[in-house]
Amino acid sequence: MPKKDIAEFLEEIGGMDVESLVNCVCRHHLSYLGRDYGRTDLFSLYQSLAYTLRDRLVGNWIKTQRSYYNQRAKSVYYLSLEFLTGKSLASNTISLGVEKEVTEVLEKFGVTLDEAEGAEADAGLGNGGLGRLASCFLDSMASLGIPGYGYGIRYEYGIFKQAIENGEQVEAPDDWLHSGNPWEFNRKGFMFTVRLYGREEQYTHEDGSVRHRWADSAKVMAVPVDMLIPGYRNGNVINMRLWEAQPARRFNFDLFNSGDYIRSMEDAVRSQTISKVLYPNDRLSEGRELRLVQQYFFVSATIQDMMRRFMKLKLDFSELPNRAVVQLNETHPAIAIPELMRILIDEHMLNWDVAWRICRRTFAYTNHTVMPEALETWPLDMMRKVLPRHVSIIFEINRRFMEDVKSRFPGDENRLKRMSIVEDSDSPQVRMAWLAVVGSFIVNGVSALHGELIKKSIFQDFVEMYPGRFTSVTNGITPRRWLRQCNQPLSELITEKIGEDWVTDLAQLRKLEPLAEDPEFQDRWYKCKLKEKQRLVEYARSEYGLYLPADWMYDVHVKRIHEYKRQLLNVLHAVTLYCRLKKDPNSVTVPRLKIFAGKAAPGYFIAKRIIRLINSVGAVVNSDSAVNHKLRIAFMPNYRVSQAERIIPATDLSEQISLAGTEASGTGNMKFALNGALTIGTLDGANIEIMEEVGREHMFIFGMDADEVGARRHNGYNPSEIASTDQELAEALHYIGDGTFSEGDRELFRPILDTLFNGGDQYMVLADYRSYVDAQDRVDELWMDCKKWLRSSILNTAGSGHFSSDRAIMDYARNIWGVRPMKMDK
Ligand code: 26W
Repeated sequence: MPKKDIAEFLEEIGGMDVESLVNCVCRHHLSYLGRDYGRTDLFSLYQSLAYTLRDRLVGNWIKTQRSYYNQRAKSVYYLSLEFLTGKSLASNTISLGVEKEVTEVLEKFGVTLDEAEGAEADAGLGNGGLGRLASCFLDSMASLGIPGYGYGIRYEYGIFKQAIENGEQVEAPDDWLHSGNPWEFNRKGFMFTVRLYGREEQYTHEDGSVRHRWADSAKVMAVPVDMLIPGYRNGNVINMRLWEAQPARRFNFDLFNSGDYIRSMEDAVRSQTISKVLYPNDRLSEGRELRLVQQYFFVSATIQDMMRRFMKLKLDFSELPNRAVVQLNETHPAIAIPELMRILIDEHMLNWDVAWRICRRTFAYTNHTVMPEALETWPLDMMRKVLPRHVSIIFEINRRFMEDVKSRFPGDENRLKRMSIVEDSDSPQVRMAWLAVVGSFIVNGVSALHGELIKKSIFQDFVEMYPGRFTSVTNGITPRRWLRQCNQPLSELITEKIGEDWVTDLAQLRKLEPLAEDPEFQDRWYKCKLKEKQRLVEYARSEYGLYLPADWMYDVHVKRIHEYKRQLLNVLHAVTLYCRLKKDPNSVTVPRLKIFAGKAAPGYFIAKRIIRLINSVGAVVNSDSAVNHKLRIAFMPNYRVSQAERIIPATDLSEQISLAGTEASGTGNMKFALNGALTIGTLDGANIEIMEEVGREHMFIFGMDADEVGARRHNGYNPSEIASTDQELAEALHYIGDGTFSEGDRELFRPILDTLFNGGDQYMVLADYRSYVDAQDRVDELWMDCKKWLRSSILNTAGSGHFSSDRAIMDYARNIWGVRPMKMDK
């Protein structure tokens, strides 16, 4: 070992000044890329700049890890099957505090930071809200100094790429690793073996006790690949460890020796498929074996990694919950509960009661949806085949749990049936949410409303059993990416007025309140918005060949396409405006650009047809000169984190129009408000809390609330009746059905109309139509009063402090994890 300290090595790597950075970029060109830096292209420049910055993260990363160990800090294990990181170049540049320097370095090569980041692929290892939340949380943990790790899967293919052909979604693979990922460290030396299949076996231990073990299992290797996540200018760097599946080294050695080389290679390929691709469903539980294998694969490797660190401390097992807390992001990693039981009982020979107490104090579970179709269940037979030992542990957990329920509620057979972890039916299922509730010390919802709703609906029985176990933590978003980085003009204006502390203490945005009515400030606010619109115009033109008007109202609806999110309601408004304009070109006062973006799950027929409808209405509206002076529609293909960063700062009106009681929280809603958009929305998810912070008069709230939705359902809801009593609605529906937007084809959109009239309009689009259109009319009215609009816009930003993921993480740290921000060792 050299006697040198890390600091000395880092000094050799170089400093943060422009000259050192340039030298480092050139050196990476030579020694990593094997290229002449005098003749570089955009991609290799991006790569060597990324390596240059990674060099400057790794020292702090090692220091952070050492501090965790030296201080014996209790650490958070954030387990998530999804992380939607997006791009890292700009974000890491800002966190390192070298924006000016990097801009200058790039200037020397004739490139802007925006252009350099254009060469980076989005890390799209998630579907939507749940995955992006996980990434915002890692940013906040790093920025606050909360000791912790993110754990997930390094999918070779992330969320599919969406193209629009003939108005329809077409999926293509997302080959994001095609040219390599300069941010990651592959740590082959620290891999673990993961077992699958086989059978459970009983044996007599040397102490005479009857024990169980897992026999004849297949093996696959889990290789850790680390992405460094820096905190904002605080010298902390935390780790996101993503597991990659590789064939076990001696995989099928027998076949290999017997000369069946090709078959042994086939098995190797099969093990690599485990980390091949992200499942693109954001709701429907598919029940596919490969998905269960993915879940167990990453959970097993993660728990082994956690136990490796814990064993180094040489403490009693009962100390585990004081050193580690595992946060389960949804039930996707819930198999961790029986896995820890298995390790403690089968491998460390603890008895059941002791092991269970440890488990129960280690896990916490976050629920992200009330919708029953998203509740994960696994066919018992399948689970028994893949994880035979875990199934028998789950049965024992359930047997004991059922005893408890029986003694609490004697004679209540129905309750036992409802609460059983193993659903007893012709094709028995394992209910993962029940397992997660029983095996955790706390369960949280993701907004105040959602936290209450889950107590009254899916978890009601469990609340009666364990009243203290349920709580909520309202989601948040990182102000670094979602304002500081994505909206330069607004960030600079805010910093000029209130200083730069808002970046790590978002509540300070309240200081903008007194400026809301200042005409000079309003004018500058307006100019910032305009700049961001111009930037979006340029982006839409160069990326998608879309020509957007720069000075119109931008009315934006971007998120996954789903019936409950009611993009259809927005389309009905568009068609209503179309009808009004056709009758009288002066009937609409405000020129409005409706922007849509979002992916539909590839197997979700109606969602895909809704995309087709948006594009079809757009095609007619945009080319009709009787209409297109006041209304245009743009569908931006392939919605993703980096696209959101362009759209959100340019938005005037944020559409958050889910049926009340269906959107657990929403986080897009927070990003828009933070960037000064006004929300048109229902009383759903975190919209309610945004309203409490920002003030109802600065939003456009409409429609039924969750209670009214329940009552309406209860009393019998009749969509046809509504359609027949509202003339504008009837007209809009008529045009969708009569071929106006489908070149005379009356069949194309019939399935959509069928969901309303024959499917019972599950998401009550028609019930909220009138109040939505009226709210949109109020939007136009306020828009005409520029000063009032700007005042509300400023107050939206000023009121968004509560929605920082720093606040959310501090809530988790204090109320759930029992951890504190850590001072780093020198
Ligand atoms: C089993 C398939 C599956 C996959 C993903 C089921 C359910 C999911 C997620 C729970 C869907 C999701 O992303 N939920 C969203 O989570 C966000 C973060 O908490 C919330 O803001 C959104 O309201 C919620 O829909």
